[in-house]
Amino acid sequence: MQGFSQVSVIGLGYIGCPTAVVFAGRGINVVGVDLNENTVRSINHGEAHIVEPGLDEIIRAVVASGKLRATTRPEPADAFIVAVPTPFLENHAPDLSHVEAAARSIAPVLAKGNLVVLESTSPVGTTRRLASILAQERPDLRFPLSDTEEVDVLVAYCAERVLPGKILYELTHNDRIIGGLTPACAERASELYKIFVKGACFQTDAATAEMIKLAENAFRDVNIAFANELSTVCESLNIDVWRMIELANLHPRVNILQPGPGVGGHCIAVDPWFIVHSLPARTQLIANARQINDSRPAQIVNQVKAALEKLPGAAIACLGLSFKADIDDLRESPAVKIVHALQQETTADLLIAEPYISELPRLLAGSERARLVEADDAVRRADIILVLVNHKHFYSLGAAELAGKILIDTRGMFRGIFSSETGTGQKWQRSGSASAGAAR
Ligand code: SAJ
Repeated sequence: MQGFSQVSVIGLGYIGCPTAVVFAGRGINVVGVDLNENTVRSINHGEAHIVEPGLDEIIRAVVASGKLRATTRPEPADAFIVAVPTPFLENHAPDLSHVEAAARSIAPVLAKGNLVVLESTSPVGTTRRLASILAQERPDLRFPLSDTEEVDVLVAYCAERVLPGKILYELTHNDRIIGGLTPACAERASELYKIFVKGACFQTDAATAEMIKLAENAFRDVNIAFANELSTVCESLNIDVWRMIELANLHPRVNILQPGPGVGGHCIAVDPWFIVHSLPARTQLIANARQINDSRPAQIVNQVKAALEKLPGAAIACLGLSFKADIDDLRESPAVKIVHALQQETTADLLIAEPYISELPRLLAGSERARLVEADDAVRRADIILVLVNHKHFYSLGAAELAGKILIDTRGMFRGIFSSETGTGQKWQRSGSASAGAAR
């Protein structure tokens, strides 16, 4: 079987861009395709349009060596990797319009012997749907839509599994699950990924591979919902949920995740709905978990309102806006939702600290009551400290800065500071909440 001399990546976002870059880093000629001209321009200048550790340096190198080039229109290649967004619609139905548009855009340049791989997280059956669209658009080519046919273009599914913040490491080191529409499709796609993947490449059918990706993220969502539910229970029972989880996890077969202000990002808060939407009557657990996690921001807002009743007119320091620690990504961030609700539903001054951004997102900008400030400044000037993201930057804050303030710590970041158990600080008096404590 021939090698791959040119690979095309369709969609240069958080996954497509690093994937294009690592292929190019292995000496493959890569053409990245994106509808967004700014993205294309920025990549062709050797600059990353997303913040991800290490990405800038590699883009600069592979663009300078001529191995990576970006364009807005697909060109012929040996393999096409489709990494476009798959959001959901208002009723939680998957929106596959970007996958369908990508299929139509590559169809004219497809040739006999090509491989097409779908990487976007997708409902079961989407790889087959993509192949059907290609078949409609190119009746002159044979696609793997039945077991027996000889085929001209091979089609497979292979989801990314990388964690934002560690994308380059995980892209090469994580195992990959490769699902072919036929075994030959899976085999050919494995050959492609083995160019840069140091982990193992496991082959299966496309539907199983699609389901695996959804199951992985639903697993995490359900487990985070469990932690969040425990947090609500502990709050009512006046138990420190963080300490409880820490001690429970000493059991050799228990590994409870961390409660928080909700689940953000564009994956875990979205993908479980693809399973629920396909079989609503059989997915109560997954649907409930989604609802539990989605209800967290409103619970936190209520905790803040209760604190404001004790301290009318207090300013609130909101620490963090991103959807998780040490990244700049604000998409679907529960922190943004909480700060926005506080802006709408209270009259408090909001001193927002987010070290990864230089201006407030549009949703929060334009109000005199919401300002982006340094974390230590926010904490000094506020009486209520709302910890929304456990960024490393905030660890320099300690008992001295927080003393005398009402602390609502949704990440358990400062637990222990005022706890008598540490023996180091002043006793933390709970104010009827496991995650909200008053250090006064
Ligand atoms: N979170 C908690 N408690 C926890 C862990 C996470 O509240 O104990 C929250 C985070 O704060 C964040 C959200 O969940 O708001 C999601 O963060 P995450 O770190 O769990 O996951 P993502 O969205 O950054 O990446 C996930 C990963 N999937 C799994 O771990 C199963 C990643 O491997 C996937 O590649 C990625 O989704 C994706 O693209 O699908």
